[in-house]
Amino acid sequence: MTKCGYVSVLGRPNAGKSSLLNWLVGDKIAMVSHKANATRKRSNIIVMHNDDQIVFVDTPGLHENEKLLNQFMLDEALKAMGDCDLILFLAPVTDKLTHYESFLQKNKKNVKHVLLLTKIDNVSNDEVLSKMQEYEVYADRYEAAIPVSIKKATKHADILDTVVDLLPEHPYLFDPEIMTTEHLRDIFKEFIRESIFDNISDEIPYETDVIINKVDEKEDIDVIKATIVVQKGTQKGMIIGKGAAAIKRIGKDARLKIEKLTGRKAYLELFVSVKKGWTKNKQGLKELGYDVD
Ligand SMILES: Nc1nc2c(ncn2[C@@H]2O[C@H](COP(=O)(O)OP(=O)(O)O)[C@@H](O)[C@H]2O)c(=O)[nH]1
Ligand SMILES: [Mg+2]
Repeated sequence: MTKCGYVSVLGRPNAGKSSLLNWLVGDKIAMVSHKANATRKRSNIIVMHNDDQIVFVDTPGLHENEKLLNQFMLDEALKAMGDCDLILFLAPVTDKLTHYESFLQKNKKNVKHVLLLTKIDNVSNDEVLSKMQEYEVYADRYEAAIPVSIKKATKHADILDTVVDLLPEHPYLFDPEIMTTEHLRDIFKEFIRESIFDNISDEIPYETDVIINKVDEKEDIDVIKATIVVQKGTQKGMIIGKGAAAIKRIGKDARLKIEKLTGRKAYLELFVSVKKGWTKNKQGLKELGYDVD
């Protein structure tokens, strides 16, 4: 019998959740940003380990922020928390224990979890050890604590062996050939959003979303049309930039990521439209796929 189950990846915004999953699957699927709160929805990333299947669920961060869109994002993370076989809780090694302690409180169903101390390449070995000791107060709560860095010294097996041990015996939930249950167009959308986070400063990326209007798979090229939605007229100007320089950069960055994933040529055409105050009311959010109750 194989092992298989859902593993929700949780932690504060910017803890390294999406990066870890891209690294584990060996391909870039999830969007990553140095800015917090980039991931908005749950997405499944499937990793085969020997003959077992792990369905990781990437989530938005656990945070306390009053904005409506952030409420949607927190809700996504909390749903993932209650509804899985195992949790990976990621805490950057330099963090105080407060995020972890608040997670313990939120984990009402007491779902088993593994603690990962992330970004250990940022500190010395001594600092890693002393942080591990601090967490030992909670040793009866976690199944294992593993220091990790996707930049150096960690092997996939260090994490995957531990995860698989804790999963139930179960037939595969998905075709072992696939890496994600996301539709390609949703991944394209995330790549464009990531390029906006990379190229546009301040609050604008947080008030921006992307709609994929059309993906036309021609024989030798994918033709993609997408609309960047902002919430104010002034933001439209910022996205386009002087002589359309900004939107050209966004388009080029996103196109390269798309081509890398699909292995095919892509032509990406971007439009910008203003949807006044869409992040500030439930209707606007709903129209973009973020249902807030
Ligand atoms: N130094 C270092 N940086 C990392 C590591 N993992 C992720 N990061 C960086 O942390 C930032 C946030 O990563 P992301 O995966 O988007 O975090 P998320 O919000 O938890 O999904 C990005 O700038 C990553 O490049 C790591 O192991 N070492
Ligand atoms: Mg993320």
